[in-house]
Amino acid sequence: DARTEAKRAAAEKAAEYVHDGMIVGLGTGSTAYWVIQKLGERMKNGLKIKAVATSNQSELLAKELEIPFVPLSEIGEIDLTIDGADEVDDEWNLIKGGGGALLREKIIATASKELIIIADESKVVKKLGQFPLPVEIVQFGYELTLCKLASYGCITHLRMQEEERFITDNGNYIVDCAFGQIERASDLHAALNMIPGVVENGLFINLATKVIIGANDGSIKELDR
Ligand code: DER
Repeated sequence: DARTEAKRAAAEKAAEYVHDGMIVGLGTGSTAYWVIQKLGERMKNGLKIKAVATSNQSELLAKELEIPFVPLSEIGEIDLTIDGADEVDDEWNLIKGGGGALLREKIIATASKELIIIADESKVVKKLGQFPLPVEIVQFGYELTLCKLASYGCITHLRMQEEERFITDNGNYIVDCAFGQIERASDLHAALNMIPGVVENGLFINLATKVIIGANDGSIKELDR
């Protein structure tokens, strides 16, 4: 459908920035899916890269496409990470975590020289917050952590998956925090990460170095800051 084509167009444009010899961070989600597909295809035509994955899901997909991995212990920096987002605002601050991979995504993004964010046009917003902010928390005392999160002015919802509590690749829970409009994303980011039970939150502040938006008519826009 049009939205899938928009995601695919943005992803394939981003994949053009991958060159021989790069260490590439592979994002997570249905948009990043198309990057992994494209890189698998380009490898068949001789592209030489090494990858690190932001989730077990992406690692599995890349392995099926025979994309080689490099252990994180062997690298200092990642040349380029390409990943999706749930919301992008006009300062390129993001909400991520819809797929539950925000912790590894933020660790990899922070270790990357370049972070290209790819999204379909529905993700572009004026202000972050309509999409409930995913927050990764430890299991111990989660009820207390939920209360603390709510005290910052959000409705909290412990993410479930098939009647069970969703467990991340790191063995933690995800709380989806509905703030509505977030006025000062950077302040909120710092405040939430101060809560003892919080491992990381889905606000990605000042990390993206390029944003590529796919429109439903198949066209793409490369936003420059
Ligand atoms: O979970 C994540 O952070 C994903 O990247 C998400 O933000 C985007 O997923 P989508 O490409 O499937 O919309």
